[in-house]
Amino acid sequence: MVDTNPFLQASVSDGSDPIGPQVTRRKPIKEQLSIFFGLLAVGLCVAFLIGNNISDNAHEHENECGSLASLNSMKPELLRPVSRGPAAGVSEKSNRFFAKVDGTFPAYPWNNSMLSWQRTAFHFQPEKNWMNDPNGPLFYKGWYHFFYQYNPNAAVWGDIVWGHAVSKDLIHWLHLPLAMVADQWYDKNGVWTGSATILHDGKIIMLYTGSTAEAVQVQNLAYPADHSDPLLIHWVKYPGNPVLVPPPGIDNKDFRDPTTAWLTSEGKWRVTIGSKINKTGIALIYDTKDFINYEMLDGLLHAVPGTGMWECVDFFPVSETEENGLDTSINGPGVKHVVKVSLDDERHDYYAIGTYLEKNGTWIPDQPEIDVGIGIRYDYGIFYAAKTFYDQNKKRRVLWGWIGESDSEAADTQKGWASLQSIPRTILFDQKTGTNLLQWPVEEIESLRLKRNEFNQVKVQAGSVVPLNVASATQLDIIAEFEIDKEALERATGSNVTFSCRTSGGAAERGALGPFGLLVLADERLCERTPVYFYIAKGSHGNLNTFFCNDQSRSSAASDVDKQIYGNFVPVLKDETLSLRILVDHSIIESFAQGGRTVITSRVYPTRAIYGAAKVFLFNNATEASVTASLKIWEMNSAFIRSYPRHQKF
Ligand code: DQQ
Repeated sequence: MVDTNPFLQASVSDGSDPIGPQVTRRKPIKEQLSIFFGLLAVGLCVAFLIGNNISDNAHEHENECGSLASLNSMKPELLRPVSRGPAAGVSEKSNRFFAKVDGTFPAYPWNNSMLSWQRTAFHFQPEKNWMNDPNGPLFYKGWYHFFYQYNPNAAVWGDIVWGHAVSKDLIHWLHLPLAMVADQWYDKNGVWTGSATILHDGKIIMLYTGSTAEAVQVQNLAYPADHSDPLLIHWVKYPGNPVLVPPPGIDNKDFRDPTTAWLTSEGKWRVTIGSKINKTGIALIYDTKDFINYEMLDGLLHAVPGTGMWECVDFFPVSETEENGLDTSINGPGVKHVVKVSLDDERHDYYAIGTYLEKNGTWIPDQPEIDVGIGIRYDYGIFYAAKTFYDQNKKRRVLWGWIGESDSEAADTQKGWASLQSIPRTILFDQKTGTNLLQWPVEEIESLRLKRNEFNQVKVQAGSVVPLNVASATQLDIIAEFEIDKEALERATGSNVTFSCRTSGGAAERGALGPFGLLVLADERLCERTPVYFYIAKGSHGNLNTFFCNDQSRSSAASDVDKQIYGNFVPVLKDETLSLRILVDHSIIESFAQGGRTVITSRVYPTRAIYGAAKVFLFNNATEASVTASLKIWEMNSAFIRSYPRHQKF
């Protein structure tokens, strides 16, 4: 067991906070003492390393890790990437921040072994090239179907068609031939995002956005060529397409992504489509009986000024009393409705819970101050264009989200693929708080659990790191609970200072009551590490605010990857222990706090904490409180995600 403070160790080497801005000041006695103990800790750490037959010497180690600190001075947000998306009618969808614009971001010399390691083992991804939004997910005749925005020609956005895969359990997938390609005038410029609706007779219809040869966004209808085929291989586009064109007052490039339709009490189908008027994001609403002819309602489902273009709107009911999901058409007592929008301007997915007024097709948020687009996000990391579907097989609502890359486009091209999908998550209304949803990985993911490592009541002193003996740490399912020292909690003095994961100094910023949590994808010497942690801030009235964060600032020695600190507030009710779940799958870390009230997804690209060198640690960088942690860590198997057998005739 190591009892040292790697964050302090970095401070010693250059006299600055390892992650925050450099500040010159006279060190108080307390700090000098901590430097002394820090140096002692460095000594102990070195002794530990030697004891573990690490061949590099400590000097090299300090230099290498010390040089990481200098990377913090780079400011990716200052670069203005040239976007290719707007010309096509959508904003840029790829991370071009790290293109070699002015030499500030020299490309890291990625080698094949590092890049191959980044490919995931149990997250859905195509065999090669670019993927973005989830499209038309559904369950049909024993198979889960997943369609997705796909570029068959390159690892960057463009030439968009619909990829297609099927699964029996949402985990193991078979890739099928492309479902729809850009072969008509009304989708020549791309077969864009759409949704499935299952009709009364069990037949399926698909509504999707086509970008025409002139880049006008129109809505099109498609359906399976053969409903007796459980794999739904062949799709037919309705010959009378498009079924909807941009209405008066709506720009040709601001009319996209039809939702799953739901039934009105009159027996009509209703759909909503995202748009904007000036800077106000809006959801247009239409009724139809046959999906060919539509009537636009006078009002809007909803609108929020200042939020810009709404992409991939989702609208669905949640139960206030039951633990299961609801079909999209369910309404009535004990039902609330969720509106989700993907904000094109900032590329985050926001939702709000409220009341749907069927008569005029409008929705009002429960709390206008956290209206859709200005309040709660599905995920405080990298997660976009999400879509739910009702799984009638297991009576649950399942959420899919597109997880982009946060490395350079050049690295994506080199590795030959870009983007993942999140592990599908069940979505429920949080009956305890009444104000948020709960997201949780579908239960089927547990079938991949292999060896279980259990750690009970591990005391993690303030300012210490504890290695966890897990043989293989690149594919993990971690469940952890933390109890914080009650005396320290009471003793800590409150302050008015507001905390924010994003603008804080990350896991290096020490408070009385945090940060504490896990370091995942960390190498033995902690040169690379991604802390997933809680931070408790005490207000001047003694009130506690708990934050859940992911700190990517030391996740990689490479200079051309995103190193933001992600996170947000997480509601913790009286007498609840702090709990988290983390899925680690090579270059993705999905983390869920308090049963899925706050969720963060990170993409990280370590250069040395890979393969057998990846480790996991507990850490507590608080100044006052010790924490006691209990964990179960499963090493995870890989899913089978492969092509449908070639001899199969389609
Ligand atoms: N992606 C699609 C659009 C959608 C956007 C194009 C969201 O339909 O608005 O690939 O990422």
